Amino acid sequence: MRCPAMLTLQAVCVCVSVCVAMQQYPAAWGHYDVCKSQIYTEEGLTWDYMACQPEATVMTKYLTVSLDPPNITCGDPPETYCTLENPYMCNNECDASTDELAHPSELMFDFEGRNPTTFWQSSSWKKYPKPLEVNITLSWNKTIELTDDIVITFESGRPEQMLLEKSLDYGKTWIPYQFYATDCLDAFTMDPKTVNELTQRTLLDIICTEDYSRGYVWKYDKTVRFEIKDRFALFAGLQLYNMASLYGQLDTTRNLRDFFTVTDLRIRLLKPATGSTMVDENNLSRYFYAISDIKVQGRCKCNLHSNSCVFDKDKGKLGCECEHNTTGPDCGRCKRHYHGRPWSVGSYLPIPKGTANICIHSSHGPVHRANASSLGVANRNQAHVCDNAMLLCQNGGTCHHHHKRCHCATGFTGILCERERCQGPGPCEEYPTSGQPCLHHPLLFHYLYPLLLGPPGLLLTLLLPLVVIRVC
Ligand SMILES: [Ca+2]
Repeated sequence: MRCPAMLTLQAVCVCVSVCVAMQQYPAAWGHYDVCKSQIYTEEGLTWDYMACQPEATVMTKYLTVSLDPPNITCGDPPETYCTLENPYMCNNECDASTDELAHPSELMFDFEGRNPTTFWQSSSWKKYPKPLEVNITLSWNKTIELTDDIVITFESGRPEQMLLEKSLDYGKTWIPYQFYATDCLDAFTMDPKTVNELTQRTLLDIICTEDYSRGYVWKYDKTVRFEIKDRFALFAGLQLYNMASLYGQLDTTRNLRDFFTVTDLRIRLLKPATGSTMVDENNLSRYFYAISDIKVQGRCKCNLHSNSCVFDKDKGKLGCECEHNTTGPDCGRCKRHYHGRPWSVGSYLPIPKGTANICIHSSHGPVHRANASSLGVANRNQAHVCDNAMLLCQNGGTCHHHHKRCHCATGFTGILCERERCQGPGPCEEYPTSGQPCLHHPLLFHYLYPLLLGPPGLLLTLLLPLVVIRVC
């Protein structure tokens, strides 16, 4: 069991924030909310760097919305609408000049939970048979990573045809995320599928689903979803207990990471609910779109170099507060004078604290190291493999021999002590990507070390092996 060990860890912790963060999650999740902490080594106080990311949050607070065509919102001129189910029930008035009767786009993102709901509404399908098409574009002006399902709630029937698209380049180019239709074959010449039919191998497939489009029969089911969590579950299990496995995949599969990353989303409403196969041409005010709520949960993409993302009101955009000597809106490059090795994204591995891959000062290494690996492991023959100030030796290793060698803590190996040493019988993985990875001994050692220096150190030195045994 891990809990007793965690409590022991907390009792002797020198960095309270790290411990609190660690208690929030099972160790298998990793705790990427701390970028660095101060630790004692034989050479004194220094920094231990960790991979880190901002907390997931409600991202609809930070977007701008645009509609195409721009004048598609109802109420100018005022209009009266009938319900889809009953063409004689026509008491839904829309008037853009009256607050109580207006349905502007911001009502898709206001606080919900009140009755009646507030919603955006389009003009009706007055120009039938010309298609009633509306694009709703959500822009963050920042790269974000989706962490939960996108949920769109329709107050009228759900559209019979709809497409969700995403952009990774601030709206210059678009690619489909998911197609929605009452009849996928007819609307998009695609076979209908559900997210449950996806496998790890086909996770990135773009599908057309009929699950969210049947308006008339399912009139009380108002939501259309893009299922992020079901896709996560293909790696992390149904309850997402094994996030280590997902993080491992995100680390090694660029396409997978990009799949959940967007700068913009575009909801393309292509055909409103009609409730039947025939459109009632004598009463076109039954057909329109109305959306009361859009949920988008995610986090700023900071390349695992920041645990904080702030909204700059003046610029009207989100930006990462970069650590690890990185800079840029996504911490996507090294700071000036910190080009000692090429910039690299942080790594989720090894769980739970990852690898920071910090940018190092230009004077601490060659400007270009073409043969540095993704872990930032320098070639053994090059000078300055490690550096005391920057603490490049990982997992508790220390730098010796004029910066040319890391002395690794027990259980670790590699030029920078980046790998767990294989122990015991049976096959052994370099990095666990599933199952229950071991909490690393040196992490404990870091926190215990300061106390080992004092008189209680003798007692703790005796207790340390017990703690380590209980964790692993
Ligand atoms: Ca609303």
